[in-house]
Amino acid sequence: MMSPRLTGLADLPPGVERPRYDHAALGIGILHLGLGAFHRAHQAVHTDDALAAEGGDWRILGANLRSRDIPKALNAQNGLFTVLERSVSDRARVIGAHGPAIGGDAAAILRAACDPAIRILSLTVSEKAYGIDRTAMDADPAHPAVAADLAQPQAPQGVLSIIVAALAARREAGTAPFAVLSCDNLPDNGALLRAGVLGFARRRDPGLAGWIADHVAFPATMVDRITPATTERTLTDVEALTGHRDLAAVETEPFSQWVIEDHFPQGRPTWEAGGALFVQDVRPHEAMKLRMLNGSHSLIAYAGQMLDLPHVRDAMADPALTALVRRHMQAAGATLPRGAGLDPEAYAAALLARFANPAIAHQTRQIAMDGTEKLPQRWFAPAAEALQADGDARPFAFATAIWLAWLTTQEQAPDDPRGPALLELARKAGEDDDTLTRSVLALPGLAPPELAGNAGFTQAVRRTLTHIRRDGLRAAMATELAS
Ligand code: CS2
Repeated sequence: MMSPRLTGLADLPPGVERPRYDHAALGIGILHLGLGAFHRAHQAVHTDDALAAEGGDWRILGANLRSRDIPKALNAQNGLFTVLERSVSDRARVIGAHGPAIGGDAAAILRAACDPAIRILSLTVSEKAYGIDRTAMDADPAHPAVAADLAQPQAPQGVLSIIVAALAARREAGTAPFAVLSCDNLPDNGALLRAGVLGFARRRDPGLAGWIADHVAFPATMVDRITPATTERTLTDVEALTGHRDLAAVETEPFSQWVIEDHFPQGRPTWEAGGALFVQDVRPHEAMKLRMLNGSHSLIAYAGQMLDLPHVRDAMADPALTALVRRHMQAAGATLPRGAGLDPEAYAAALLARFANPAIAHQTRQIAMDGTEKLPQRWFAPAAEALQADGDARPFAFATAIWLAWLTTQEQAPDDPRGPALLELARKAGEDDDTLTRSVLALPGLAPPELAGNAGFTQAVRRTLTHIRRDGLRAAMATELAS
């Protein structure tokens, strides 16, 4: 196929959904950091719905701190891109919510963040990019970007430093601050990012930190839409449906959910038009999502890697693994607060159907990345709470054993900021599963100390780990299901 590049809406076929508003006439109001597939399939679509419903100068200026490919593609396409919703049949929708984009130019991002038109700065930069010590609730001076930015404050490169520098400049100029909206899968993401920003600002100027504490909103959010990485297949399917080559296209599932704390002093798009839910307290919703969806995703990811199941949907075609996923969801659901209006059973049923979507090829390898960043909120926090409440922590011990068993099969450092440290621990432990279990769980900030120090939990992990290494994961799964 040699189709023209997507640059306008005029010659799109009738079946393709397009912005129901004059997108080019609306101004920019949001600076978004992290133009990955998830942002384009989620917040961009919700913003498109909001603009269609009520207009407003709320289009998004997108930016990547490092990678230039997507910004370049968006700029060549006048900000337009296609979202391919995959289910029984595929649906293509062109999104108009994005304006120009910046790639790999921190100075330009900082300039944009100082523009008074920017009233929200949102982020999907992934868990590891923040540089926040979650135990200390402070900026992490050992994080590479934070360390570099503390050494060279005049040329900020990392997330915390850019936010702090922009807020400092706005304060100086008498410009009202933007609201800072983290859309990453981190527990209590608003409070966490606030703590990181204040910690970084304090090192620079305590007066500035006090001003940020008093004047800047950090609403928390829960975000959800299963979005596999874009592949060449995504692009050719989009091309077949739209008649255009789109180098910023994404594919995703039909489901989308966004729960947001309504704290935007300078206003916000009417995101509720696209189904976003505004609540007083996001935490129960977020715990349900992180523990049930993401927690069982991580179980599927490591089990899938061990069992040669390349996609989540393959795991859902495996009855034994599906039974263990159900069990995991149930244990995770049991840790959730009561009386918060949650329905964990209905949520679990919906998740199983979403995971099984035959049209979505979500790679277990992709989800297995960055385990040390993801597992604290997905497995270890609920496991500690389950123990505390005399509940069922066994499914979490089982999942942990699979992760460790998978680690022992890795010849190179896994794709994880602590990959080299994990590999080193696995090498040192050799066949000694007890040492491996204890040393990994003792990594700072990974598991709550009361979990890492709980003999019942660590022994359960160790026993299953040995069983997997000796008899294989299939045998350990059978034992688990029989118990
Ligand atoms: C996944 C998430 O890659 C992962 O770790 O668990 O990206 C997951 O697909 C999304 O959070 C779904 O909303």
